Amino acid sequence: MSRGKFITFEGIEGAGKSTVAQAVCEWLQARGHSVLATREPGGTPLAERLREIVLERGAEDVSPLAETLVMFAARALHVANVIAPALARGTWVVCDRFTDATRAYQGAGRGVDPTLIERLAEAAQGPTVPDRTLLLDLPVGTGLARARARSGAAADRFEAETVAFFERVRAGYLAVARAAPQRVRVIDAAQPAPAVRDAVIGVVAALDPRVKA
Ligand code: Z5A
Repeated sequence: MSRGKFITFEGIEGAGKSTVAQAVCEWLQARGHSVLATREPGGTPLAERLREIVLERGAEDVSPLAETLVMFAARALHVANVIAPALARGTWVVCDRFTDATRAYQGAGRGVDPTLIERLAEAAQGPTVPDRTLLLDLPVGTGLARARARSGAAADRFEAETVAFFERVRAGYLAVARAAPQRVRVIDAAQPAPAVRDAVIGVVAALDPRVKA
């Protein structure tokens, strides 16, 4: 049994990750692959509880360090209990956000030391690194307008952040893409949804041994 592929989606809020991740899962399933769709923070019962804790706007301050540690606690559970076993049994894993989100949000956005983030990444995920990451990139104003038009609900701790914060996050993501061009593909997510989907499927198809070149 060959190992499954690990695909992650990244981008600022409203970039269209959930929309296109679902399309990729359907495309892979139609080609006979076993597929697991999951997300971060979350993806296991305990990690989903950590997600609620870290996203909610409570009375107590959450420092950037505390936020980072919760993200990695959730990730350690997710990798050990869900992602690594699925890949080992040949399942493709499609994950909405992974460690690049910590690099962008906690590193670039909140100013957490990148060296600390890399040390925690090594400890929490070990060799479980995405085979391909799709960075859905678009102007901050476009992403926030989409997200706000959709949710309308009370903002969580991230949705309540400033435009300047999301500009730092976007720049952080683009820096990650420049540093890892083999793994990270930047997709123009300001395009209409069908064009984004086609661009993403093109990248995923290149990973699929069942698709002839
Ligand atoms: N976070 C972190 O700080 N550190 C970490 O390590 C991790 C996460 C892992 C939760 O993420 C928060 O956790 C996140 C970062 C932080 N907060 N923020 N921001 P999340 O993934 O659950 O939340 P999100 O990023 O806010 O998801 P989202 O707003 O749902 O975005 P999306 O999944 O990228 O977008 P979507 O739901 O697919 O689309 C949004 C709307 O736009 C929807 O109405 C679509 O129909 C529409 N859409 C989608 N594509 C298009 C196109 N191409 N054109 C027009 N309209 C479109």
